[in-house]
Order: sequence, then structure tokens, then C-alpha cells
Amino acid sequence: MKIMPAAHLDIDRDAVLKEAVDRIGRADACISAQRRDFLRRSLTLGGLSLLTACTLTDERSVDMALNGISRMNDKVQGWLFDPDRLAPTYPESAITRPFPFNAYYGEDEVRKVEESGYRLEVTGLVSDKRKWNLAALRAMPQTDQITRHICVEGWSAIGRWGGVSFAGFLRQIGADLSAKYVGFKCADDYFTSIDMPTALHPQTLLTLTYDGQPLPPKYGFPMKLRMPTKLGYKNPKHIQAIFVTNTYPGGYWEDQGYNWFGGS
Ligand SMILES: Nc1nc2c(c(=O)[nH]1)N[C@H]1C(S)=C(S)[C@@H](COP(=O)(O)O)O[C@H]1N2
Ligand SMILES: [Mo]
Repeated sequence: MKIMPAAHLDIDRDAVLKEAVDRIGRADACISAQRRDFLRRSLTLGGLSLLTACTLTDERSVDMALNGISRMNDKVQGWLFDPDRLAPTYPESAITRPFPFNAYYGEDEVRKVEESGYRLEVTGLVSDKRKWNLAALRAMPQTDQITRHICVEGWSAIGRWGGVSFAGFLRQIGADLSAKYVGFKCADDYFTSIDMPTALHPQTLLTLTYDGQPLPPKYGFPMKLRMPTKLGYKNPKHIQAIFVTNTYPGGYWEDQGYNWFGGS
């Protein structure tokens, strides 16, 4: 592998290395400030090049290398994910009030989904593609959970969500549980996708309530997939369609460089 001396590259060496370290950090929310500092000081263009098997000569190859880091992180996080390990739960007194709102737009632009016309679509590798109304989802066994939501923008908050076990829902619709991905399309044009082991995790809930009340519009009416094992942006609100697939579906933030696995 040939690594050109930095002076002859038409890339900004420091910017590339900073982005590489950021991506490694973003992929691993638990990375300590110390480890990040160490990485920042020790990662070189040569090291990045070796790590990703890309010759860093132009912007395109740098992009490929940076995306390579994210894909490696997805693999490692997938291997490390323990389907039986539970995220912490909290007492009612620990709930953050008021619970923060967040979306890729402001609170004045929250999408209002009408209950009457609402039907959840299920497509892809599932045997029963009938649409669901909210009454049918409310008729399934419900559970409640108080967990911590962690947003990469630098805040976390504890909230209480209730709804249907997502594993139970996937079995009910005859989903191919050996498929790689479950994808989500939302009423506000947000989209994301998750790995099947996380979809089947016992704490992954298709939630219909927040703090005992129907999910308010700002928290994702009619439905939010709540995964205490994943970062905030992986938890889709206003879900309109769920699909099971072996083709990588990406996501709104993931396609802009956020790590896809997004474990917390
Ligand atoms: N449909 C939709 N879901 C979304 C988002 C969004 O913009 N649209 N933002 C994500 C992000 S980044 C966060 S932190 C949480 C915020 O959820 P909250 O408003 O309940 O705090 O929703 C996630 N799910
Ligand atoms: Mo977020």
C-alpha cells in the first residue's frame, strides 16, 4: 500500500483525522475522553489507511475510509451485542420531567397523525402483510418500562414508555427472524433501521404510551419504537411502515455519517 506524503495530498489531514476519531467516538458512546484524546494523538493517516485498506489520496478515498470505520464499528458492535443483557431500569421517582423533545425540526413543526385513518403497514419478509389499526395493537399484551434515552447531541433523560413486545409483534406477523434488518418509515419522512438481534431484544417495545397516557404527538404519536440498548436517533417516532429485509436500509442520520448500529 502506498501512502502519499501529506504535503502532496489534496485533503486536509487534520480534518480527516478529527472526523475519523469522531466517528470512532460516535460509534462507541462509552468511549472515555481519555481514550478519545489518546486516539486523537495517535491516529495517523497511515494508520487510518492500514485500518481501512484505503489509499488516502483524494476526497473519495477518504470518504470510503471513513465509511469503512463506521462499517467496522457496526460489525464489532453486532458481535459484542448480548441479546440477553438488559439495559438499566429506574424507579418512577427518577423520571425526567418534563421529558425533552427532539427531532430534526422544531417542536412547532411536530407531525400530527390522525388516529382515525391511521394504518401501520408491514411489508418485506413477513407472511402476514395485513395493515394494523391502533385498536388491534392496543389489544395485544402491554408492558411498561422506565429507561434512559441517550441522545448523541449531549443529553439523556429517563422516561416511561408502554406498549407491545416487538419480538412478539414480529412473531405475530410471521417475520423472517433470520433476516438481517428491520426498517422503519415515519410519518415525518424520518427513517431508520436496526439489526434483528436488537429487534428481538426483550426490552425492545413498540410503544403506544408515554407515562401511562397515549403517546403525545411530540413524543411520536401513534407509535415509537423504544430500545434502551440504542441511542436516541435509532428510536423512530410516528412509525408509518415496518419492513423486514436483507438489503441495508440506512437511515436519516445514519446516511449522514452517524454510526448505523448506534448502541448505547
Ligand atoms: N420520526 C422521527 N423519529 C425520531 C426523530 C425524528 O426527527 N423523527 N429524532 C430522533 C432523535 S435524534 C431523538 S433524540 C429522539 C427524541 O425523542 P423524544 O422527542 O421523545 O425525546 O427521537 C428520535 N426519533
Ligand atoms: Mo437524538
